Amino acid sequence: MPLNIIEKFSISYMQILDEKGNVDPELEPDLSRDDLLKLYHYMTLSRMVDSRMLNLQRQGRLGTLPACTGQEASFCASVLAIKNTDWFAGSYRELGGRLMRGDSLLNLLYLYNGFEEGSYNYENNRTLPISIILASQLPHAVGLAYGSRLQGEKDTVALVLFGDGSTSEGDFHEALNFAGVLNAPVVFLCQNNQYAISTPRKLQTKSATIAQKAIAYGIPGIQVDGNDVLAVYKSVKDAVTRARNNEGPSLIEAFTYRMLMHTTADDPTRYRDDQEVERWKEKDPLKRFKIFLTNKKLWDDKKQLDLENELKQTIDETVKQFESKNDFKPDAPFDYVFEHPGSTLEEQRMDFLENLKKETEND
Ligand SMILES: Cc1ncc(C[n+]2csc(CCOP(=O)(O)OP(=O)(O)O)c2C)c(N)n1
Repeated sequence: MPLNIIEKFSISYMQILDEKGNVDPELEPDLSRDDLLKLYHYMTLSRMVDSRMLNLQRQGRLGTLPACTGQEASFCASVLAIKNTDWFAGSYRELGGRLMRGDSLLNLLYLYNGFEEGSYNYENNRTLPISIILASQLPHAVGLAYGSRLQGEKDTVALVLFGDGSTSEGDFHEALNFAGVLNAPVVFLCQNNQYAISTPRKLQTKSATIAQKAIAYGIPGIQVDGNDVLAVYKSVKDAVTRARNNEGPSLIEAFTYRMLMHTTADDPTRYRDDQEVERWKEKDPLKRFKIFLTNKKLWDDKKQLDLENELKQTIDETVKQFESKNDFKPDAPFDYVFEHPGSTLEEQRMDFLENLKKETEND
């Protein structure tokens, strides 16, 4: 008997604003002037904070941190597409998105010096803390989205961000499967930045795209230019609309690039060549968004200078405030492992405090 084709699949790619700043008017989302300027403000803030934090780390004034430069369109435009009453879960590479959700820069600085209290978002308790355990935030997002429906919240959705490497975790597959069968109102956004530390995307999965993994779970999947604010915004907004209308979850692959190191403990020159980095510089999300705003007569050199001065002042003041605080409890991280710490943990705490005392005496 001949084989019959019983299902056919395809994956689309969306780009609206290209590298030179040209726009596809048919796909351009309807964004207000205020939203466009807000987006540019936070993307610029994110870029400047990233660079400042890296300098502080290099001077020994801040602990290990991940670099977010280059991915601003993916994490800022996606956050713009949800409401403050929605849930947001992420990993550690969505700096500007977290600032848009109301995370304070001061708190982030505390967090990167190892103080757990810095991980709390006082402005928005529907923002989950940074998740270092890869993909663990995905089942959480599904539970929150599904739970909100069970509790009668008809409009709430969850947006969850993660990297390409995280798609190899069981949690990724379990979360997509659960979300699909439960029809949970959740938007999965994979920031495919081409690397999981030193592992390139092609050694992560044999799939041609991350987006096509949606097919296996019966949900829509799309790949978008992750350096294009308009494509990221539109794809997330469309997915959010489906989720709000009880049409279930979606997977979006934002095709982007990590311009700097994985974290400050990494040296990317050991596993990728300069030419590749140079090629991606041409695709910079901020550069093309600035051309777009300038063409719309919403931006000019004077506005750029004013914004940079304003943000620099805010960052300077926050760093000063951060460095003036010296009443930290050095063993605070031990307080947050378990509600009732066991004896092993207490022993480790004592060891840590004793070593610290010795080091201080030797200084
Ligand atoms: C469950 C788990 N396994 C391993 C690690 C160690 N680890 C930290 S970051 C990372 C790579 C993550 O890559 P990806 O998901 O692509 O995100 P990116 O860092 O590129 O944003 C690994 C393996 C971890 N944090 N959690």
